[in-house]
Amino acid sequence: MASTVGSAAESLSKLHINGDWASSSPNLLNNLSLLSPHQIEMAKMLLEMGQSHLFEHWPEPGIEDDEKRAFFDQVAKLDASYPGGLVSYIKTARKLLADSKAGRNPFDGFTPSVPSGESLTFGNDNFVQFEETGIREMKNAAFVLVAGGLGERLGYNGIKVALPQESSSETCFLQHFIESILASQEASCKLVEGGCQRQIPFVIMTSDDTHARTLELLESNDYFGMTPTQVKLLKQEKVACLADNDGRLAVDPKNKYIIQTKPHGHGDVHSLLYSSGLLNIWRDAGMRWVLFFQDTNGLLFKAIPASLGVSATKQYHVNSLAVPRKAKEAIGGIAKLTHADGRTMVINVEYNQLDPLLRATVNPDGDVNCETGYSPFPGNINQLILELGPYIEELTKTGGAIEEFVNPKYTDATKSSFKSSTRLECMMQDYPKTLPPTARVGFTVMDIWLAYAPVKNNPEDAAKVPKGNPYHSATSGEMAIYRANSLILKKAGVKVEDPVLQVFNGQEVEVWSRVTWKPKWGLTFTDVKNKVSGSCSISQKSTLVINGRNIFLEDLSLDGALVINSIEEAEVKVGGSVQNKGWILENVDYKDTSVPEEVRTRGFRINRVEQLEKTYNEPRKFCLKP
Ligand code: UGB
Repeated sequence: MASTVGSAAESLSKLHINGDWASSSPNLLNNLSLLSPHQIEMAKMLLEMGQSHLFEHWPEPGIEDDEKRAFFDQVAKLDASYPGGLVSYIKTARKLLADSKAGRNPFDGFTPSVPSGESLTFGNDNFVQFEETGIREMKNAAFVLVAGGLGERLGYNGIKVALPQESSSETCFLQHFIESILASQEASCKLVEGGCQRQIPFVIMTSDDTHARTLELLESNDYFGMTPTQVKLLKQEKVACLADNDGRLAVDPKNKYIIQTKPHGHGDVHSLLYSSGLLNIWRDAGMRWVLFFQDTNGLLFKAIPASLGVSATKQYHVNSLAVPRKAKEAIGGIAKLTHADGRTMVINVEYNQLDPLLRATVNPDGDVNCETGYSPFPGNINQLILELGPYIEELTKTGGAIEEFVNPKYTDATKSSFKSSTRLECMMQDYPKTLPPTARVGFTVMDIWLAYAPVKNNPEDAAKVPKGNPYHSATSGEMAIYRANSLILKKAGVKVEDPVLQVFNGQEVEVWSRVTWKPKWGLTFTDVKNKVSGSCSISQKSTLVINGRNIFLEDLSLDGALVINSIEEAEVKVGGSVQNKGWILENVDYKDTSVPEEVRTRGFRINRVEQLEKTYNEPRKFCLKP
């Protein structure tokens, strides 16, 4: 202890020789003897960066000394977890805050136009071919889920990946993602002559808000069948909040020894992957692709095989998945931006920036639909496929740092103060912004019904969405899964009755037959077609839960609920007429706190009135023909 104090005093006198650095903060000066040399360096840095307000309330030594030391522990953590440390953070913040105050935007000088990309139609020969190529490539891919967001818009108290993506099979998002990756791994390895044992790596980016609960969900479910070493959790750190245009750090209103922090955004995923060393390990193992995806889009894996096929065929370094976008929908628009100096880039323009950019350049009406009924700019669903080699090359230059932005909410038009503290943010889809013009950056547009139905909005906000725009709620997310599965079966030759319209939590949705299957049953359209034959029909009131791999529908007529469970080694033919009272959707009000939160959020519960449920546990052939 004596030596720390001694060396602190030495550092202090050294620092004094260089200038009267602490004179602006007598309270800090009084407390220097408490601090280690490193903490003194940090203190000096804070004062030099105009942060003397952080020490204004510091009492004399002997009072709240532990809190003072804890304060510096936090400062050290914030400094270490940001590339270039707090100095760099505060400098960037000042520049971006000044730009924001002056009304300058990062797209100044750029004119947007509609880019051309690969547009896919589900089920045609082209699509099927891309799916085949994609499945072949899948064994060379690593998957990265960004799941550090709290989901403030959804207002759900748990982690979003624990929500059931649909309530017929009660499969949660994380389980579905893992089962989809495992099914992809198996299907891809099967295509290798002589077999292949490769395990597709799965990384989950978490944050302090989600880490412990994500780990617990995995551990309490045996990683949903994945080998635990196949899954890596990388935790993102929060960044310091900013109290004003001068970039002064905001203190916690309840504890003046704590600097307020907030999430930095999903863009952190690139620097975390880079510093984890995983990218080089994957490259050395012969991997070629990294696929990034978000936490609540239950349809995504229906679009992945074909999109990866596009990446491989077109040799895209970057491939963003997109869907037709409704004007003002809260998803970014993919645009080609051409600068006055000739530079061009194909990039996501975030939903809050698209309207002002269009107004300032090509369209005084801003973000509006064109004659197709959609925005001319494809909607970014934030599923990125990056080619690993060029990705490593780029990150070696940038360290994974992504261009940041700041979005302060000002108290009035003078823009001199904020309603609440703000912070710098970054987005993972901004990765291509630093790429050279030679980089092959493309995108793939898919049907919305096939590829995109996230769960982001709480029931109240969803009900207020302009008519015709998607709700992006738990209700619409679940209904979209039934619709997609029904439409895929229809395309495969099954007669699926038309949907009916129903209102849940104030949202009118199409209710299709509630069809769900495990990814290993139907990963691609070809898989589904191979599982269906003869004349099959499913009525609107029906539920079909397919919980196994080798289950074949042959001349099945379903009017009710049917649940089939089978082990891997069993082969089950399901046909004949199944008729019963089935499962009924009963309305639940989102304000009814007597029902579980996840049920309230989607606005209905399933009353399992009557069903035929069959389980096949022996490794042989079965035939179900009631
Ligand atoms: N996320 C993190 O992992 N860490 C964070 O700090 C923040 C978020 P939101 P957002 O496809 O629907 C994105 O909040 O950011 C994770 C695109 O920017 O759901 O409003 C979080 O857990 C937008 O262009 O979405 O909008 C979640 O998995 C558009 O494409 C993911 O990041 C839109 O998504 C997204 O976070 C969309």
